[in-house]
Amino acid sequence: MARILITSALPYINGIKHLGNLVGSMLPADVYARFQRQRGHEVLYICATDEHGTPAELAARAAGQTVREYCREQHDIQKQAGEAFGLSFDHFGRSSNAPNHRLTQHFAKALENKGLIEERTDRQVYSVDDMRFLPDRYVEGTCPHCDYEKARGDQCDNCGRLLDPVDLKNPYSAISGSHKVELRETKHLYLLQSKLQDRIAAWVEEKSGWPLLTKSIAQKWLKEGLRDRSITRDLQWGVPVAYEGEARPGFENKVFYVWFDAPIEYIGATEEWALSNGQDWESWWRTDKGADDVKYVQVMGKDNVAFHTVSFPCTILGSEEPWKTVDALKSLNWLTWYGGKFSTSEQRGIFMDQALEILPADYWRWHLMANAPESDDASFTLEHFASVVNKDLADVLGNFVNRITRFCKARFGEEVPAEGAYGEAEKALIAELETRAAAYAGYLEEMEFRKAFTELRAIWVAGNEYLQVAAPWTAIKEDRERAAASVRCALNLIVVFAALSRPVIPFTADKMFAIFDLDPETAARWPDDVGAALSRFKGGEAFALPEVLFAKIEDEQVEEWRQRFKAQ
Ligand code: B3M
Ligand code: ZN
Repeated sequence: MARILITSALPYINGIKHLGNLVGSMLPADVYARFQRQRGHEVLYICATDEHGTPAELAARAAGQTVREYCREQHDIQKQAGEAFGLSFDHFGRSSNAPNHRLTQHFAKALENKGLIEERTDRQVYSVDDMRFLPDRYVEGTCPHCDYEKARGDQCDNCGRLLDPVDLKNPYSAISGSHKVELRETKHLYLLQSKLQDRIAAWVEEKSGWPLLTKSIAQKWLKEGLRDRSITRDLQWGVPVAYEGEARPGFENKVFYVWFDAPIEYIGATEEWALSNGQDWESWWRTDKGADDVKYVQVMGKDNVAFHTVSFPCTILGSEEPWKTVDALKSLNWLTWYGGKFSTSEQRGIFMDQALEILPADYWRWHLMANAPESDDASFTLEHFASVVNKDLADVLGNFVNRITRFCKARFGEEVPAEGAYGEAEKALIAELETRAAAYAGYLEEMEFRKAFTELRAIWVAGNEYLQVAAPWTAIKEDRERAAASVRCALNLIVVFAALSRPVIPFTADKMFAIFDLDPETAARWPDDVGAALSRFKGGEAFALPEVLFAKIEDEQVEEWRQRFKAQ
């Protein structure tokens, strides 16, 4: 049994996440966590809301709430949406909680002790009318690269480039809209990443198992040379720049930069989990306290990779303390909305709460994971979604379960028939499933989700083909024993399908176990030996007819949703 720590990128607090965010981090992490739990490993899956920085303050202002109120409310909303989607976090924390404050200040101090922090005086955008500095998204203006007029201080939404607020042309305050802005001097702490170049390069080099996308992003940043970066901001909301409760002189009105504290919340949230569960967080994070044997897996969208392969490692390795660092890093490309961008600020696309108003979680989970944006960006369209659900879930999996349980009830009653013995057809099926199940588990282990779910689909199809060939509805006319044996095999297959499918469609899997009144926690043990699993029911076990597992999506529904979500 291995110990596996899993974190998915922390969703920003500013509003419920869209399907693109979901498939880019939390959902694949959940599928992997569920798979590893079913394999019998000790899994700790940690996530949290990322609550600091200008996005939080701006969203709170727009909602007419204090940041504190806003964050509390939005955290609960995101937590509930995650649960409704079946995201099996062991803990869903908050970066504004005390453990993260303490740890963030601890890391800053440790880095300072190693000579890796320097105070520098910067010139930053100051708003005369707002009487404050305007960091990051508090300034808007014209992009110096593409002339887009509503570029934000930290990034241009049009050309995607990262920006420094002082580079914007025609800058104005995002708070008041005032153009009365000027550059003023202010002090900030810089993390001297340039001094860590060699150490980070050597560390990245060791990560032989990282996928191509992850590694090439890290190498690109290393090639450009690590630059010192400011880790503080002129803001109120965030982790105060203080050590042991005392503000650093001159930093009384400043906090740490959100990208400095956010990854530290992976550790902070683990501490939150430990505190509320009487557990030990250090055994997951400190290599001197037992974390040596932990496998640490991170999952995130490609825009977050640089922060996790370079910036956060600078914090961790720079401290020279024995912290656990990431082993496997899965990064995903973008899911697009009809080829364009999903957008929180413009409310474009489908958001987690809206998705569940329309259909149960498993419909989305299957479609998103089977078509995950892995090797390339992938486009979400309602038409594609409907066709995938109808084919894979309704016609293949749902139909299999429905057909065999109904046939059995009609001809043998509501219990597994005991007559007859498995023959050639069952042997061939078992051989095929053994090969496919092994391949499937291998892909999940590697977090190659599209390949994994192509294999799972093929496993469902093999079940249907078996039924087609065994045709108990014909066989029963001449050879009742033969028909009984194939019905028994197919009923056993339902349980095998449920176990194999549970990482991705957990709610449906549990309905499938419920047909036989099985406890999902034990029945979902990973079926390493498919042959043995198909002989689980010997005959005489009672079952209950299930409701229809998946309803087909009709053209009218697609049309209605197209209107509602302004698809084009
Ligand atoms: N909140 C960005 C994002 O959601 C950021 C991730 C933090 S991970 C420590 O894309
Ligand atoms: Zn631009």
